[in-house]
Amino acid sequence: MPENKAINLKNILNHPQVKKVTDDVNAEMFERRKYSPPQCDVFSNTYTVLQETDRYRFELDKEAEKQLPDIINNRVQLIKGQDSVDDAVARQYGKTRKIGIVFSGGPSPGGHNVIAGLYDAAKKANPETKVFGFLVGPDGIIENEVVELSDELIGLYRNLGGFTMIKTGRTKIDTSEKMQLSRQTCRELQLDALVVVGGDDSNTNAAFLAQELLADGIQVIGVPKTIDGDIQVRDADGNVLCAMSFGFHTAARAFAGSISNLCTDSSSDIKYWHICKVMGRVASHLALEVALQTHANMTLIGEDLADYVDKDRLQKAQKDNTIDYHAYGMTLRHLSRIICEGIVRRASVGKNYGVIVIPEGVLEFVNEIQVFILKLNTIIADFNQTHDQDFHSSFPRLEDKLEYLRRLAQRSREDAAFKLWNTRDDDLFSDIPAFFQKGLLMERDSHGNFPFSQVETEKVLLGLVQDYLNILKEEGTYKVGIQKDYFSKTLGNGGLDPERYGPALFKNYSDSEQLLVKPGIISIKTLNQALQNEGLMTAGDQIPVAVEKIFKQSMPSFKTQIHFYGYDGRGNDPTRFDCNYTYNLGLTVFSLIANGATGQMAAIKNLDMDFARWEPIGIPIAALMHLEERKSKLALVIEKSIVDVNSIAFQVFKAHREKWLAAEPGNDHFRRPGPIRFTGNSEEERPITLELNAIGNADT
Ligand code: FBP
Repeated sequence: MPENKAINLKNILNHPQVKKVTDDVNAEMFERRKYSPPQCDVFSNTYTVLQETDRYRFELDKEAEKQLPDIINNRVQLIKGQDSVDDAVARQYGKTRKIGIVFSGGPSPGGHNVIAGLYDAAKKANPETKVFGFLVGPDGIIENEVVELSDELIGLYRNLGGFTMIKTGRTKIDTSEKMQLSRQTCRELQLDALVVVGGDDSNTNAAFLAQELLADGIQVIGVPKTIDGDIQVRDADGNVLCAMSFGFHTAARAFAGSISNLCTDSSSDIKYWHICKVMGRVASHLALEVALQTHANMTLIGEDLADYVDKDRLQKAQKDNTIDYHAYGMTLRHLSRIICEGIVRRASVGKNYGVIVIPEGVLEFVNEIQVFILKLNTIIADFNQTHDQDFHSSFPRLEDKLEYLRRLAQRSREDAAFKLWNTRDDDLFSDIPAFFQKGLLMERDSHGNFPFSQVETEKVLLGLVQDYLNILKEEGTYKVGIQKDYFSKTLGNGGLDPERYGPALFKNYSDSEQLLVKPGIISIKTLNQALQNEGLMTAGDQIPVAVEKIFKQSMPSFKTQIHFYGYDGRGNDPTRFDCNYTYNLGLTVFSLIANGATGQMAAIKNLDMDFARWEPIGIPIAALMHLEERKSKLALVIEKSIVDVNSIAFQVFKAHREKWLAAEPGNDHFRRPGPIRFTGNSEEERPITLELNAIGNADT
């Protein structure tokens, strides 16, 4: 623009091109809103009916039988399509209803389509039916904060990510007071049914609500949501009923897209190790999927670490005729050694860079940390139960909390019956860096869960890794390999004979193309000495420039870039898989409601197969419950599904671990899944984990 020419901002802001590019709605959003997900075959009929089946068996928990007597004997319900039904059934199916829906827990891509599917099916059955969205999670039920959903409102969010339409929250309806308030809201709104879209804890809540609201004739249906992928349902015989919660595919694809870009950057600039923490509060499903999608150099899988047995220690103990209690399970130190081994091996072939994927919940599987988490959970819960002011308000600063722990250790010395926190615990805890102590003492969420997303897991591990790499550098075993051709060329350019200097500098000059500087040469001083010892220079001479250059290149520095992938992927617009999955979940929810079901979780069976074979079903929630320690008390919950180290997906990953580490000359084996595309095939079909595990599913 020529100087001094004043712009007419008003005109510019009204320019169609400016309006187009500054509008909140762009072409991508328009495309998404317009997309109409395909519907499972049964939904093409005028009606759907439920067919109960005894084909699937569950081992019922005694406590669940006691606490959930009216829904404990629910069975799996298959949804079938029908074009004509008895008048009574037709009337019941198409009656005017009021249905409430709530999001509970962290956002998960596809949630809006659950609402859209439910809304479309409900309006199709009876346009007078109303669907209400409870605002900001379960608090909306407790406080009766609700919005009636309309075509316009839903139209804004079809196929879009987030839970923006009605927001979400982590409140649990876990006291009789909250339960009564919820009941009151449902009665005031004259609801026929309540739909809870949430994770394991929220579906647990849905079962208790179903039991409570049965007397009022209000049905409650759960929907399996969480990017963590830890709601996977099998029956007692291993038949897969729900292979994956919704949102997992999108989050994993989003993480994988970004991490794959880091693989590309890292192998271009060859100077950084990218440390990528990925969400998943406990289970490592997301990390495993990311590994399969990207082939990152190293991926830690928590469940694999817990499974670890130190065979050398066991052998030694056997020889000494003793028991080594530390041979089972991974320690933090050992884990850091494994990471170092990978780094050192890659460096030795000239690759002092790479990408490491660390699951957010990895520490849950490291013995020593798990013990601290459990003990501190109990200490905090016990304190809160006996004091008017909670633990965190009573001890706001870290020093105050540590002082309280010290007092507990003192108590254990005076009172042999008090074992919760002893002097050894206190000593070990004092050795942990302050930021990590703070993390471990952090406030638990309303379900008593530990907030892993806020702990700098990667920092804890990296501290240990860095310390050990320094030792290895000092020992001369952490070196960057130098290519023989490059060495010869560099020395030749400097007018030196590589054949004279090579044997003096390298430990493997005569038998390798990847040269490693001798372990004893770790500084200019030791290099100087080594050259003098070989008669290549005398005291007081300058080290030849070309030799010094090679030496410097062989000395590694461990430079890291740290990334956290979680909230970004959680807010991503859903993949086509998640769009279709969630829309059909919404349709399934309506079928369950219209046919009188309660205490059931909507699910789609055969998710791992082609869309034509997807089967909408209802799964009994109470049958999935078992007793687990929560807030230091036993509570009935749905069991989280963690990575099965015997699964095909994990075994395939394990079989490729060495290849993907690529600690050998030549290229890395990175895979490029690319960004999420709304159209096109391959990556958007379904998660790789599902695809692989399907090969071994019993019920296919
Ligand atoms: P949900 O289980 O509720 O779906 O949430 C899962 C998650 O995304 C975890 O991966 C993560 O640890 C957590 O939410 C983070 O949420 P917050 O910041 O509320 O702790």
